Amino acid sequence: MRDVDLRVYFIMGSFNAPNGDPLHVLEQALKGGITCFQLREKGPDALTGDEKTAFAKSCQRLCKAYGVPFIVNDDVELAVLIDADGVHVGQDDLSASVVRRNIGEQKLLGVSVHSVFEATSALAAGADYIGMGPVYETVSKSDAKPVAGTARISEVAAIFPELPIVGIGGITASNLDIVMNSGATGVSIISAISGAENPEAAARSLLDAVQRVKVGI
Ligand code: TZP
Ligand code: MG
Repeated sequence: MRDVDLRVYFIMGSFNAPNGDPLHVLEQALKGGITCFQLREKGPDALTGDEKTAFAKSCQRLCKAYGVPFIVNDDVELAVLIDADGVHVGQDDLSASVVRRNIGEQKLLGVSVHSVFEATSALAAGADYIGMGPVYETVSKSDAKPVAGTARISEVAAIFPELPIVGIGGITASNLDIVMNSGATGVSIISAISGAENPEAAARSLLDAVQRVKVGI
């Protein structure tokens, strides 16, 4: 399993920046201390083709400057083309084992799962981490599954203690302790950073909150 710091895993598409320029939001988030970034460019407002590639490269350049892994959601071709650090797929995308074959052994592979069964398959396919949710109500994914709470995270964490888990969906600095204490390694966040007045401060307070749980204060 490839090692990756998932404590504050920021996810964003070009359309997820209601208060301004998405690249500015990303740079602010990087300054605030996000530890991983995923470009999730999908849905009706998503960039496509050359525009998507150019935006991805700009995000990648920023992530490199801050030494933060740059992961592409779904688009294996783009990830390989621009040599991203990894790919994240869900259950309705290309199967995780096919993705692993296409990206090779060096890149990170993340898989969204909702059960012990799916976690087992993800692990067998060569996943480096799994995403689980939605933990809470989310406004950022129109086709999100019903709110799952943290029970499944605890279950998977108990069975696969070495498999990093990120919780996702409605997570904020005020409710992430429950997610972390259920066995998550980190938290995936869209709106609590991208929709914040001050994304840098938001990222910093998320990292502080994660750290407080990790050291038990
Ligand atoms: N998958 C499950 S919930 C979600 C995704 C991509 C959206 C999370 O966004 P937010 O704004 O942090 O709830
Ligand atoms: Mg997907």
